[in-house]
Amino acid sequence: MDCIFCKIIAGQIPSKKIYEDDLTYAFMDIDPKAPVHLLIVPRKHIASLAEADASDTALLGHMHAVAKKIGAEHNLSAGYRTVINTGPDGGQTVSHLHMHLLGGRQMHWPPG
Ligand code: D5M
Repeated sequence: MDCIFCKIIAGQIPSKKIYEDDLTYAFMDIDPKAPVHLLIVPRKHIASLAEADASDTALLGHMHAVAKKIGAEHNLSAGYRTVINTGPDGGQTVSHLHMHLLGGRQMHWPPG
């Protein structure tokens, strides 16, 4: 499968690793939109949130737990934002489910 995030997880493409465990791999976004901008990616290839099924419920919860852990460990006590872009209208450009974690500046609403 020609998936850039699968290749990053496999170590075939370099990344700045922030965290990893049995289920997830987190690394710095190559095009940061905030002082802290990283991606939390499930090791399992799921094309998007829309492709996740009931068996992925615990994994989706775990991704949020990882976000909380990273937020606590990266001096983001003032807060942060998590984002999952889904499909073309959602602005998803990489077809492997991922959660953005952005922090280190004031976020605004609504997003673009
Ligand atoms: O977000 C996809 C994100 O993936 C986007 O913010 C750039 C990032 N990206 C793409 N390639 C790389 C590599 N090689 N390293 C790190 N980050 C990368 P989306 O929500 O799909 O628009």
